[in-house]
Amino acid sequence: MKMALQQMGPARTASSLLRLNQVDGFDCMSCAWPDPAPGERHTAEFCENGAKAVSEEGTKERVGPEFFAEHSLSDLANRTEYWLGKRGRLTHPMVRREGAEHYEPISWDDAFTLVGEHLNALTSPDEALFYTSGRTSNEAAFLYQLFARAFGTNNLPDCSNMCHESTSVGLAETIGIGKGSVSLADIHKADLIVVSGQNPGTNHPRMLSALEIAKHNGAKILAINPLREAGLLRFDNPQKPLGLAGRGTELADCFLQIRSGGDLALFQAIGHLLLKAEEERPGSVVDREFIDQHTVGYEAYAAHVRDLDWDEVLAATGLTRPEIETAAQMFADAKRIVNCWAMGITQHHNAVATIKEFVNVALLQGMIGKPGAGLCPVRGHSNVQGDRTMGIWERSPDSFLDALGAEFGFEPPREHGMDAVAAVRGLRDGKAKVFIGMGGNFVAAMSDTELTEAALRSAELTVQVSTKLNRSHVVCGKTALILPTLGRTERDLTGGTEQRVTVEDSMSAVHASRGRNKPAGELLRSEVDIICGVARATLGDRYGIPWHAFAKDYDEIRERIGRVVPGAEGYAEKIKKRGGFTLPHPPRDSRSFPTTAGKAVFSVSPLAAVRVPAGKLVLQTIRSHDQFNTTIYGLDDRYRGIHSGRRVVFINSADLAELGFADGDMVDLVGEWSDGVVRRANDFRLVTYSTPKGCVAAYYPETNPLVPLDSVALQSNTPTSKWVIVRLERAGQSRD
Ligand SMILES: Nc1nc2c(c(=O)[nH]1)N[C@H]1C(S)=C(S)[C@@H](COP(=O)(O)OP(=O)(O)OC[C@H]3O[C@@H](n4cnc5c(=O)[nH]c(N)nc54)[C@H](O)[C@@H]3O)O[C@H]1N2
Ligand SMILES: Nc1nc2c(c(=O)[nH]1)N[C@H]1C(S)=C(S)[C@@H](COP(=O)(O)OP(=O)(O)OC[C@H]3O[C@@H](n4cnc5c(=O)[nH]c(N)nc54)[C@H](O)[C@@H]3O)O[C@H]1N2
Ligand SMILES: [Mo]
Repeated sequence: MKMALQQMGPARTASSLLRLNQVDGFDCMSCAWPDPAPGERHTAEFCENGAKAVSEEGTKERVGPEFFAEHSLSDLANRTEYWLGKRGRLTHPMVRREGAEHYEPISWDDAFTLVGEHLNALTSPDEALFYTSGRTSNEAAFLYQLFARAFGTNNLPDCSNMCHESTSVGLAETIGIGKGSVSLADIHKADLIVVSGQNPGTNHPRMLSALEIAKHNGAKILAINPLREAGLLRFDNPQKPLGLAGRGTELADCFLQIRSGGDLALFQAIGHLLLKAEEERPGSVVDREFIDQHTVGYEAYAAHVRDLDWDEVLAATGLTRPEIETAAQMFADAKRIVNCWAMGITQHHNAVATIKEFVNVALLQGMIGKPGAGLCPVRGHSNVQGDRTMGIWERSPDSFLDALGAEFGFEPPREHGMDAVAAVRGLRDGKAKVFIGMGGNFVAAMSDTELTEAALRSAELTVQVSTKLNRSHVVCGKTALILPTLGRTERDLTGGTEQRVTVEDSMSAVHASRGRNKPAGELLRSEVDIICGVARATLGDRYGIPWHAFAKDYDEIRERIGRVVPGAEGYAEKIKKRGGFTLPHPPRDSRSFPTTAGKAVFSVSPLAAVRVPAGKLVLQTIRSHDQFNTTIYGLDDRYRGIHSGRRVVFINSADLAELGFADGDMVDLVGEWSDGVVRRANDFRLVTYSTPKGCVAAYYPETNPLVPLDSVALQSNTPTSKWVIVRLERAGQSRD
């Protein structure tokens, strides 16, 4: 409330927060956690961090032409992300002409023409990149990918490439669909909930309410994390007065303080122990019927994990054998298990294999497609899953492209496009020349900051469709555009009537979202309107796509979504239902697995603990309690005891002693990567913290300069933001 009142004032605070996540209100933009059923919502159906996200958008501060006249690009380049974000909402379309030091105002029409001219001047459509951040609505996302493909490219990198891509790849391969298989009701009914690589107290606070209900119903919770995250260990429902993470009930029944990257080994050991328990008490642990009917590959998997190398497991996990046995016993004792995970799993080299190991254990016990059980990747951005459903994907399958082509009468390009990492390489190597960002802050969110910034600066044109100022406006192409857009909380009167949009949460539930606040400026346009403007200026009436009609009535877009997107038949009608509808998910709905084998797939992955060279540390880059990705709300991280600063490194006391440092010392972080490039992030304060020896943690995006562009998860190409090898230098020691 403090932040909301400061930024929005009392009237806007009340009107905004009371509509947040309500059936006829707007969807919270802070995370993808689902909403309770329509009749079961609280008057205040939001969390502290949702309120911060709304305040950040609802701020009274404005960034208009005077601001840009006053601040040059080189001035802005020296500002922190925190400072840039706090300047307020963008109000005018602005252009940076080639060579200019300042942005200047431009009309919408001229801006659209400028984009069209640049795109049409390219040698090939594949020289353009169409990036999406996960806040974009389904309607805008659908039109955006339609535009990119009608223009002629599949270059649709998105934030998912840096986020849950490993999940999408691992699940698609094994269960045939890259999405989680549970509903909120399953969480409530589970008797074991596993939470690995996730900090819900900060990033998905409403998940704690669901865990609390599950606990009340008798569930046990197993938390797996290098850090003792406050919300996982203690939680008091914030819907009750004075409820906060860090107090109240003990949530986790068992906490495994695992070494970074150790989860693959842990889950192989759990599989091993479950098979052993089954041998001792046949029929008690393994679901033979499920395995026989619904899976392939069991024998090879069982042979692999029976032959487990415990030394490797203990080295990889840093856990003791009794700890692992206790966890395995929790699995063996449970009848309904939900396994949840987030970035602590997906942003590692072995992420895809780890997720496949989660699937192995779930298949072993038949924990997919029954009430109270399933796989629960917890998505980040509020509509990141929906964007993918709508076709924001550089590798959309042919079936999707066929349907799109048939609906709009053109042949979409088939060659796979560039993902986020490939996009940076493409810009660096001169293969990509125009970058359009539908939301987000690509420059700051991506790895290898110095390289990424140079790549973006080399672009002929960068375009950012944004609500607030960020580094991607400052580090821009030779010509650059800022196109200011409406946020989720704001009334959208595009086409002269009140429009609403739709979103999909982490559990495939789709529903409408409608903002009611007065827009931050008179010139703001909706994302849909902006895409239609750019598309018209670029494509004219190519293929007869009715961009005008789409921008007049979003139901027209929903009609098309219903005819193109699998499982979305009758979309325009279905979303009119209170609370929306849930998209089909074959494994969840009917235990059918649309893989090539037609069944769920057990897989075998090699287990080898990655050893860190002596004197070096593994750095994981995480979020504080006071940020949303690259948007920094404030400089505290309350649950971890950090105040008034973000340049801190959490480190084990034994590492401190061994490396000759003390708590409070200032250090520079120096990256260690095989390409010999020196990557540094300077001036961090060391903070003694409970983290496994050899594993340190610091905040993102400040540490993105340390993540090498080529350091990616196998198969998913996701930057390894949770596995960066660094060494510490006394601050300033070797700087020129
Ligand atoms: N308030 C707020 N909400 C958000 C966001 C935000 O920035 N602020 N961001 C949104 C987005 S886009 C996303 S993707 C999600 C992110 O949600 P999270 O994934 O919870 O975010 P991170 O801060 O990256 O936390 C990663 C967690 O994994 C743990 N971890 C790291 N390495 C390992 C490992 O090897 N094994 C295990 N078991 N654990 C490990 C870390 O200690 C940490 O607890 O949150 C979304 N919601
Ligand atoms: N080192 C490291 N790097 C990471 C991660 C990590 O854990 N560690 N996490 C990765 C993850 S999980 C993700 S998802 C990415 C996030 O990458 P992005 O999604 O690109 O970044 P955000 O910071 O969420 O984007 C914030 C910007 O979005 C704009 N915005 C906000 N609301 C709206 C809206 O309604 N419409 C439009 N058009 N624009 C809007 C604002 O201008 C704001 O400045 O970062 C990734 N990078
Ligand atoms: Mo994310």
